[in-house]
Amino acid sequence: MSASPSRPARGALRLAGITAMALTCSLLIAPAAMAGPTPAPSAKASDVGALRAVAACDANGTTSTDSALATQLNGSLKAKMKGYMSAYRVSCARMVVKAVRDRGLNLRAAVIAITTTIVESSIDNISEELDHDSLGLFQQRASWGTRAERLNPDWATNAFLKKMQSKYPDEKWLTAPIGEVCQAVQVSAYPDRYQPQAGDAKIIVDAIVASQAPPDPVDYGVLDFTLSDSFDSNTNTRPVIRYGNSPMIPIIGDWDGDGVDTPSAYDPTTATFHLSNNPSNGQSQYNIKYGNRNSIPIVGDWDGDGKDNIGVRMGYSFYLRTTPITSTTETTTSYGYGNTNWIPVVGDWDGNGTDTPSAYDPATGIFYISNNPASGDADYHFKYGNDYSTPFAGDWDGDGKTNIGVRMGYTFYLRTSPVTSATETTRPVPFGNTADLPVIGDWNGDGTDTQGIVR
Ligand SMILES: [Ca+2]
Ligand SMILES: [Ca+2]
Ligand SMILES: [Ca+2]
Ligand SMILES: [Ca+2]
Repeated sequence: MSASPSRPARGALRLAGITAMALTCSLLIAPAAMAGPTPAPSAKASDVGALRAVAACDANGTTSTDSALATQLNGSLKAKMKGYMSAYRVSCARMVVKAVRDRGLNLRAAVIAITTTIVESSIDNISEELDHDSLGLFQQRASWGTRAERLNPDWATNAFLKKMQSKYPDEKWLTAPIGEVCQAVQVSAYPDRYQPQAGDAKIIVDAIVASQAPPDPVDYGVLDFTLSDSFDSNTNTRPVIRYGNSPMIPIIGDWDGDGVDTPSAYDPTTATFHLSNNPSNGQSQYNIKYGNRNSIPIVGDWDGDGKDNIGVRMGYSFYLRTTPITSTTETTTSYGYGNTNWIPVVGDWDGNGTDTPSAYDPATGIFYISNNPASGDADYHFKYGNDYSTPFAGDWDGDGKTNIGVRMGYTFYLRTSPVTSATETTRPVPFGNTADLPVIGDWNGDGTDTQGIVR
């Protein structure tokens, strides 16, 4: 089966069917009422077109970006909120996303929370009691908090998330069906209403995140590589290796071909690889400038000599440095593969001794695996993990063929079935904390890759 990961032509952005946008935000009536059906006199909180009193979500009001996103979303949403987004409702969703990020949670939590607000309030911060004594975006009852608290989107979102985390300990909300998580928190009389809105909630979250500057990178200080040779232990089996420092990106490779992978680092500010066969002494042996500032580093054995080489991804292209890392001569092979935002994964998928770059599409969660990526075609493609996963690759069973996996929260999910198989078998390996960076390598040279984290 062959999929083409070549860049698809982007469809023309479909503009919203709404012509009259109420950009002035009088907060005492529903700002989205202009396009909806005639408001019912006895509105329920869940009625998307109903008039009701609402409170501001962002104390600073709505922005021009909120307005533009509302237009964009009215063209792209598919369910309840299609045609009903307004700058005000985007501002409310924006505050929910902010609360999730400030809490340090995976964006799946934002999708869960927005799904809930779509169903409960049509993303209106409802300030009148329409259903019992419920108030706000999440229609929280009086038992949840004061009126002021429930009408504060930051407080209300955190109250929602706190209950979600208590109902789904050990980050189980990352893998449970979204509608099920919403219902567990809300205990609604209509448990089936949530899941059909989850797709639109993701579209809303993605649009808001894409409109914002990326969050400041985490400052890890000196990079502490905490590595394990075992899938079973949730503690490192070897001494922590301190090598490089933020904002360097940890990379892993077998530079000398002895079968043992060693931590190294790439400095995106100078586009320089700092490689070492003995990183525990903190000294780099090879410093190679390659690529441009903010390139994404990749590592693989491009020529099958048993020693890893380096490369970078820039835009939708891979650039492979085909000369050995011991050489200052620079030769490059390059080709396009997939889209700009795809995340590279590298492996010897067919076990012929040569690594090939492939990629993971974070928008869909699909891996596009290729033994011949220069052709632009994928040999295998399949979805693995949930949205907002971090992809990685490794040989989990030591058969010489690379498998894939994803990290969600603090758990490594190893796809133990071969990439040639559509059957999905998984081994979950909890290791480290959510904020840690995952790394994969054969630390002891036994032919099997295992997990590690950098903090
Ligand atoms: Ca080595
Ligand atoms: Ca090589
Ligand atoms: Ca190969
Ligand atoms: Ca190993």
